[in-house]
Amino acid sequence: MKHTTTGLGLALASVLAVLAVPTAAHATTQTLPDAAETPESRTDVLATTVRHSTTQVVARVRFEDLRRRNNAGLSTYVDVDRGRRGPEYVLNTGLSAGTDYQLARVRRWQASSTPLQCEHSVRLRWRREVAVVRISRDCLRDPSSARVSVLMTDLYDGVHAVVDWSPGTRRFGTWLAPS
Ligand SMILES: [Ca+2]
Ligand SMILES: [Ca+2]
Repeated sequence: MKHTTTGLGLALASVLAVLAVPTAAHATTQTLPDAAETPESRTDVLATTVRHSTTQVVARVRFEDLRRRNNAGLSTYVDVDRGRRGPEYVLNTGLSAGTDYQLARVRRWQASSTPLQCEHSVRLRWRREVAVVRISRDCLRDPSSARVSVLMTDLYDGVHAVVDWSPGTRRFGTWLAPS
């Protein structure tokens, strides 16, 4: 019995160790809260968590109220080259059920290539109000670090658009090394 308890304690300790993510410049995960500044849009971004693992970069974007029907989209910009200003890649997706999405190379914050055929995905989790954007490191040419900026655009009344950048207009989270 005592042995079992100790084993469970060790298992718990290792789980906690995994959850304890560093926040230094070379962290592998960063969560940034975002203010609710676009009351017109249900898909105002409330938080973004970016993780850089040994296989992929994952951006988990939480919205105020994600529904199956909407006129909103999300651009996830990924910066992988510190020597070149701005992001090198963007994954553009809608936020409604059955949406299409594509990954492309970027020049001056605009998609500048045909859609890339490497491994990437978007999963919309309605009950959690979350979009999970995954991009394989292969797509990004195995960068030593990466940082992310997201842009939500909502044509909320079918005519007018509001935008919500996180963490700010053309601003990025911290550089994250893979681990
Ligand atoms: Ca926001
Ligand atoms: Ca760059």
